[in-house]
Amino acid sequence: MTTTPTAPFNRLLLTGAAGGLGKVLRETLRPYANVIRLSDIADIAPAIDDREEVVICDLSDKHAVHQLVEGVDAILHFGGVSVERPFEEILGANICGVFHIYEAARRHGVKRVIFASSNHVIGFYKQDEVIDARSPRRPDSYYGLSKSYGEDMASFYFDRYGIETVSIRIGSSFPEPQNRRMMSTWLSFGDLTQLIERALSAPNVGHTVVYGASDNKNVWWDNRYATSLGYQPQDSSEVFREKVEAQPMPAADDPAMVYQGGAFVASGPFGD
Ligand code: NAI
Ligand code: 15L
Repeated sequence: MTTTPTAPFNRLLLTGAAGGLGKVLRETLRPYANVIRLSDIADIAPAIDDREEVVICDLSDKHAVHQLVEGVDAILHFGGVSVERPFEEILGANICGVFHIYEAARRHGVKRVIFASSNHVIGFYKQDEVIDARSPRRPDSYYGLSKSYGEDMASFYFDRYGIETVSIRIGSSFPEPQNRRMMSTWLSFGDLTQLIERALSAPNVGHTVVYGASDNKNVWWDNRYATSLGYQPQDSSEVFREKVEAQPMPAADDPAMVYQGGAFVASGPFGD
């Protein structure tokens, strides 16, 4: 097997590996482990070499998740429903899913999890408010509620079993900010990778909650707890300002212009 002798981890598990961020992290996290186990419910491109393992797994299947976690040193939990959906869809993938991940971590002795939380945990704050990661949560959706539950799950498994987690409340991680709101919430892929590296390697994190944002100009989040991990973002949404501001200006009372969570605050109800 071709190994990376200096890799800090032998085997990392990445859930959500077929998703937008999973495909990016599959490449950028290679230096940090001898082997990355890539998992998703959807099809994943085959392993490119013996430093990748591909496992199809539904996070709502407890037994399958227990098998998935065997033999890994740390977990990057990025799998699940990533937008607002009816509660029943969120329940299996995100709520049962995060429980299955932590319970499997406990049984297999995994000591560190990186949880892909979301800004939608605090989405009902307004864009003129500045908050930090310890401000009371204000979920804006069933999706945001599921991430809030995931953060509580992380807190419980640290207090009860000593499993450490960094919950990253990712803002908007795409190649470029797509609208005015994302000028504040944008997280470049490079900065996401650096933040994950810090979250994996910083000592004694307990359960630390941080925001996943680049070094943007107009920010709503005091990200001091990420700074404490050693995170130093290298990118800024500012370079996209002209392109973004060429878009039509939404109405002043459009949720996308008012709330930190943008349009998520107005999604639903479902099934009426
Ligand atoms: P994505 O939707 O592209 O990827 C999520 C992946 O999870 C998909 O490949 C999907 O097949 C998989 N998945 C869904 N249900 C599953 C199940 N029951 N079992 C196993 N896998 C399942 O989302 P993206 O953008 O890659 O985000 C990754 C993670 O980061 C998600 O947890 C999302 O909530 C979180 N996040 C992403 C943000 C972003 O800006 N991209 C912002 C905030 C949070
Ligand atoms: C999220 O949590 C979503 O997963 C992502 O698709 C974006 O909508 C992002 O938040 C955002 O708020 O821009």
